[in-house]
Amino acid sequence: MDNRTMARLLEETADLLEIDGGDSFRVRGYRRAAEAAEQTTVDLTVAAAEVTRLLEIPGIGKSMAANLQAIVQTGTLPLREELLARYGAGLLELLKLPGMGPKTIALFWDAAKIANIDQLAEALEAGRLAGLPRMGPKQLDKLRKAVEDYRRSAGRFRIDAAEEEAHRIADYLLAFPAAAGARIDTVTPAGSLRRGRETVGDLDLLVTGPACAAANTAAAVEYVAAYPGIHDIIAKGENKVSFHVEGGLQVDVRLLPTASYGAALQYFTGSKAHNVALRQRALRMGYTLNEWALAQLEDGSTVASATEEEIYAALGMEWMPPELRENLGEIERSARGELPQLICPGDIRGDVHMHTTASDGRNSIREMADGALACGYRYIAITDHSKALAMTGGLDEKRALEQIKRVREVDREMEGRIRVFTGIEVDILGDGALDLDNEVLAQMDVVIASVHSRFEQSREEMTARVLRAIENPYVRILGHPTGRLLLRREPFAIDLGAVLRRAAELGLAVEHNAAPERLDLCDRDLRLAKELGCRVAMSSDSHDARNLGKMGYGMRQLRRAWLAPEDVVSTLGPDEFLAALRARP
Ligand code: DGT
Ligand code: CA
Ligand code: CA
Ligand code: ZN
Repeated sequence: MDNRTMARLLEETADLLEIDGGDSFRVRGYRRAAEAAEQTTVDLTVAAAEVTRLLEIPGIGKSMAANLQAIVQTGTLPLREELLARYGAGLLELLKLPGMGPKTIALFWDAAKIANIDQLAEALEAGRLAGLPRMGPKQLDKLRKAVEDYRRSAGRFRIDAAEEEAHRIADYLLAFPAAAGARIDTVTPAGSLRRGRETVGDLDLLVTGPACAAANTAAAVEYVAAYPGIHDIIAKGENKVSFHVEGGLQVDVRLLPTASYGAALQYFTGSKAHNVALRQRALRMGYTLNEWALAQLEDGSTVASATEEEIYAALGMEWMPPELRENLGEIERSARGELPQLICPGDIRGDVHMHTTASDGRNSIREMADGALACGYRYIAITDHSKALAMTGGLDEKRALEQIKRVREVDREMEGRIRVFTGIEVDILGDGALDLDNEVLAQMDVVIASVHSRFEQSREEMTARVLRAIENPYVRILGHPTGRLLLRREPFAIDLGAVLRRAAELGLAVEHNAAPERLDLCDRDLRLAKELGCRVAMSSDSHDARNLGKMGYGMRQLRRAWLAPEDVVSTLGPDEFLAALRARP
């Protein structure tokens, strides 16, 4: 158990107590203790062995010291358990909704016995909350929307939305009007966003610069709290502000002194599992590791704190990219000096999945070629939809042949500055047959086969369907292999292992579709593809020239899967790329 977890338990207890109508002095006591646990550089688990050491911490009195000891011994607090038993654990989830603080929850409990999100949704629908104090129609509409948003995403947000929000907040923070040199110098997203996860639960922003020096943060805290995108403020402390932005994403902004910036960056980047393993390694070496420093266990003196590199080095390890930090073997590899060679954005040479006005894209072939050239690519393939996707204007045999001609014309126009390959994203029909005749497919450079319908088929049916499709000798890439749409549609049921094994035998590549709403295959499945010897083609699936080159989120997934340049055919030059795909009959 580390300090932050203990702080969270205390904070939750304060919230529950406030909902329960507890004495405000007592509520404040828990909040102050939570803040103290979050702030202190003392390792509370170690200090809990002696009450006197806990009492030395400012903000911790006798009763909170006893509470901290109870947390260390039992993993929780008696009062927290008692209140959760009375109201149900649903209250903790309710507290996460924008607009739902302890006061509102107490109001709803008294009026309508609401103790979880389902009950809130039901009461909103039945109109039972109308007329309560501070609950006008506008406020109720906001709550309705908050419930909807929360349910749709289970409280998580797509990486692109999180990153855009992080940029907006960073722009605002970097414009901090510096008085007397008290600047904000850097704003760094940590947490799951820095690790490149496909979705994030909340945004962790680390801020440093002279404005964040200890005991000098008041002005900067007020400035953070005045960010115009804020929906509601959850908590405001000496060096931390938590808030929801419009749309519900929670943001934790931490102001940190430069001297401990590396330790904080390491800690708040996580993952939690990586940190736990790293902390155990530190303890074995006679150190403690927390968000303030790597320190000697004996006397608490700092060993390393300013940069991540120093901390990992002191632990006998190489610094490692955040995408690897999931405790999946990276700690051992790093200690042996054997971290994997990861693919980088600059390694990508081409993009072979995109749509034009011939089906549901917005730009012409020539515009896509010019756009890709501006991205520095050496080749693209034009892969419009086939006729089964009627609503996209998919191509039948006749139009597909005309499209081949037009693509070849543009390829000539480009005079070798970029190669433009012919292709199609041919639909895999319900029974695994392809949507276009082989005579047409045979004339194309890049045939991608994808499932776009009948997602509800059984695992057996879907597996047989896709296996049948990839037996077609003209298919060279299996497109978005699980069909998922992040936070909107689950992957369809399929024996992916069987499909990937067969794809590897046939020399087919599988797609990593880098569109941020897909990211398909996901990181875990990409690992499986590599293990099974199946190569990966990354593509943007652009329907708009402005999306060309947006493969950054996909790149993060490839790196999270430990892929090297040689695992990804998109790192090859144009001729080598075609030669690396399954040979056409
Ligand atoms: P998320 O927000 O669910 O997408 O995932 P993270 O990884 O951003 O998690 P978050 O925001 O709860 O915490 C940020 C980092 O702080 C996390 O990656 C590691 C660190 N951290 C949080 N809670 C704990 C904890 O209980 N123990 C340890 N060792 N580290 C923690
Ligand atoms: Ca987070
Ligand atoms: Ca967080
Ligand atoms: Zn598709």
